[in-house]
Amino acid sequence: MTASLVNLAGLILIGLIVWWFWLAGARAKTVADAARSLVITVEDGVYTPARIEVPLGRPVTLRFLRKDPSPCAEQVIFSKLNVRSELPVGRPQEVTLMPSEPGEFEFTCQMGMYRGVLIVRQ
Ligand SMILES: [Cu+2]
Repeated sequence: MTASLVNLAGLILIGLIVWWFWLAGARAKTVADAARSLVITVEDGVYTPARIEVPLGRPVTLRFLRKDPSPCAEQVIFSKLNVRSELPVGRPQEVTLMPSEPGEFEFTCQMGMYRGVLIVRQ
């Protein structure tokens, strides 16, 4: 009886530790992702990263590095934010956005083949 109680307490403790570190890890990852997302590579039909989370209320500067020379990749369009930018090949192009409300803002190439999403959180 006592032994099984000790085991149970041990399991709960392990659960708490896992939960704590998992949550702490998830929080750290969001911050790291926000910093990393400053450069978005445009290559092989995908934006990398294709999902960027930012806090509301701050201007967001994304730097698109287009490696794909095909005309498909030559523009990036944030249609809900009315922002469109030409992307030169091999040279980072800065796109600054100032989302005024939280939500998901899709960005695509002019044909909608490249796809990404900017998530603005309250
Ligand atoms: Cu395209």
